[in-house]
Amino acid sequence: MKIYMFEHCSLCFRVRMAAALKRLHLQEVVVLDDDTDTMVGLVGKRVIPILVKDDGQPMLESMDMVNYVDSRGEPALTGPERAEIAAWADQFIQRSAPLTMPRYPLLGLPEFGTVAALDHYNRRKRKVFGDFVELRADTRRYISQLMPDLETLDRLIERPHAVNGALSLDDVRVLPLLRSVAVVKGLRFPQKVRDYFESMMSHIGYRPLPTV
Ligand SMILES: N[C@@H](CCC(=O)N[C@@H](CS)C(=O)NCC(=O)O)C(=O)O
Repeated sequence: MKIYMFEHCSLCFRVRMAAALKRLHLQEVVVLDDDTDTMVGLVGKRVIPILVKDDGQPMLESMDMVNYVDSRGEPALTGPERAEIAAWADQFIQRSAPLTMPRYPLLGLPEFGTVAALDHYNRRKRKVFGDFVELRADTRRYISQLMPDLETLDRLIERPHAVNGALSLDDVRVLPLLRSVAVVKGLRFPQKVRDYFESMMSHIGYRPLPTV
């Protein structure tokens, strides 16, 4: 199995996490941000992640990829799901974007490995999220706005090894978002969120992204 991905992409990390939980080998191919041709060549449009199965067939939806990976051998994500967690994740990805999007291009990630790739990201994402320097200058405000969501998650987490007590798709919804927002230097997770983040990342064998 081969995943075409960006290092900063939380949807990609869902799939990488699912494979890591099962100790399954997943070949990771980081695409340059401006390499739309590779994506179009594989699936006819610009989208990441793309999972190419062993039979050469590509998949386009990250949760389908997670289910596919998890269905190989003994499933790992067998625990219950809670609607509150999916709702929390849907909100959190929106609210954390002003903090995460203007930071990714500063982290030295491989998808921004050429000037053209970096400029491609900056130009496109600034149109959607606004001026990156201004967003970063408002870091304190965005962190304050995000803390209630992190406190909510703190109350929802049941165990440091699984948000609902046993590993489930909800862990795949939550952990990649925490990995993303952990790039914000100065943002302190509440205790249970921190324990969960650290124990899950260590369990799957991934280092957090750099912080800035
Ligand atoms: N439904 C898809 C959504 C994929 C998606 O929205 N990917 C975005 C975020 S990584 C994307 O392709 N972005 C390409 C871009 O940055 O232009 C999934 O969950 O896999």
